[in-house]
Amino acid sequence: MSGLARQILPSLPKEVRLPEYNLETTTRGIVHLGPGAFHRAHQAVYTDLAMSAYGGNWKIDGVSLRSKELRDQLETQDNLYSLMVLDDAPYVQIVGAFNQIFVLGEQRQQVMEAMTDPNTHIISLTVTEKGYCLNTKGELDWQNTDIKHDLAAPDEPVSAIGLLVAALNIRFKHENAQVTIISCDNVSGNGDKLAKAVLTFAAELSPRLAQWIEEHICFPNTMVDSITPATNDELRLKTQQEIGVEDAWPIQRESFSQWVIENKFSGPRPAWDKVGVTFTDDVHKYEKAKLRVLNGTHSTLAYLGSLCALETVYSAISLEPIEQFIKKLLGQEIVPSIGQSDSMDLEQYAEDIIHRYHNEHIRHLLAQIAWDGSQKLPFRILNPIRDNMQNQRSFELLCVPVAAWCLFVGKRYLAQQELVDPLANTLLELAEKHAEDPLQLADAILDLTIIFDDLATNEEFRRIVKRHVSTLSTINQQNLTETLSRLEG
Ligand code: CS2
Repeated sequence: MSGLARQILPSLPKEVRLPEYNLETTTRGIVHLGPGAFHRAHQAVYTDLAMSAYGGNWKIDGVSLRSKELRDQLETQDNLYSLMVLDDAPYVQIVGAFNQIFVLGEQRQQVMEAMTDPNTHIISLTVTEKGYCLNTKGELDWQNTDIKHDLAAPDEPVSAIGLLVAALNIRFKHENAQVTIISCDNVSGNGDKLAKAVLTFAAELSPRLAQWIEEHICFPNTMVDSITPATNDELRLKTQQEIGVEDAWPIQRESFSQWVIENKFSGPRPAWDKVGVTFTDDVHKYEKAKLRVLNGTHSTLAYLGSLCALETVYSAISLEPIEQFIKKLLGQEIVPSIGQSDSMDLEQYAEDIIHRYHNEHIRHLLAQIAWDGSQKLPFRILNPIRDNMQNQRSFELLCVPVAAWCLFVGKRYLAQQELVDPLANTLLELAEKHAEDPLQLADAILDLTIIFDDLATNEEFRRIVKRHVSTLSTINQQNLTETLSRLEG
């Protein structure tokens, strides 16, 4: 069977949506670091739609910081891929927005050329929380191995921060400032934190470079949202049935998609505003609501669900006691932690998100969401806990995902299953030491100030988490109702 390629697009079934711009003559205007599934399901799709409707040379050069697989697969299909939108009215869209994909370690020179080309006006990133190399204060972590490496070899950077600074240094020398750097990760204040990390690193190399960046380059904050389960063979097969040819790396997501960008740019941009992207001066309220309501409950479902041997968000939320618990968590602690919002109906927002979890067409693995707990929990759960503490509001239920995560770490160790987390070695060492005692393991994990910062020494927080650890240590699908009701103290 033939594979996806430009020349076969006209012969695809007529229901398949196609790019409506000239794929051959359109050139690159964006470089994206970390072209994973989320980027390909979200920002690349908005860009594709903007080019179809309004033209412009906004194709994307993706830069993979490590893996070669995506480049090698997409190369064979003219960098095209299918997006399968899964809902009651599913459809397939072929995305043509990628110009090419580079692998940093092998194509460093091309990467630099693309990032410093005067026609590149956007450099965007989805490098996950850990890719920002920040400490618990949200500042650049000089102890990070990649940052240490990049400081010693600034022309051969391996981190996104080092790479951005190297590219901006060349742009500085050519007075070429028409570029906006857009973070699209689930990090609160993502643009501000990225700007600060870049400026801190640049200042270490050259104060003049840092000053130039500060004066000329914008780093807008953003909120990004669309549920995007990882690609699997089932999706490959389904895509092939829909389009009639093979696609080595299709992407799937729900139909809901939202992108809110702070309205500050240091150069031109695609007509994103005309294809559903919201531009605003206050992203903060959107981003805070999304990180807490969606990502916070996602992580809660991931750890609670994994303890009960559930596999997907859908299967977890379909169990009445779990849904009731999530609703209580939202209503009593998460929504109040966000504070007043004049322009957002937060109760409705929370209800809509629960509705999205009930999408039976999406098999979103809890194991995928459970990755990188040490990086995700601070933004999703620990910050709301701090806010509630400060305002004398309850934070009992917010301690449940923390307790469930501690038990999850122990469970992964005992089952000899991989723990995907940049702190995996540290966590697994603790799990080995306290293999027989979940309370001692929780105590040892809570001591990790690189995750818990001030909360590590907060007695009340520790006491509640440990109480939940005891309660949850025997949770299973049969005793859910009784166990979850005991969590409320
Ligand atoms: C999820 C997110 O994997 C995770 O941690 O919570 O990827 C989530 O699906 C997206 O942020 C939805 O926009």
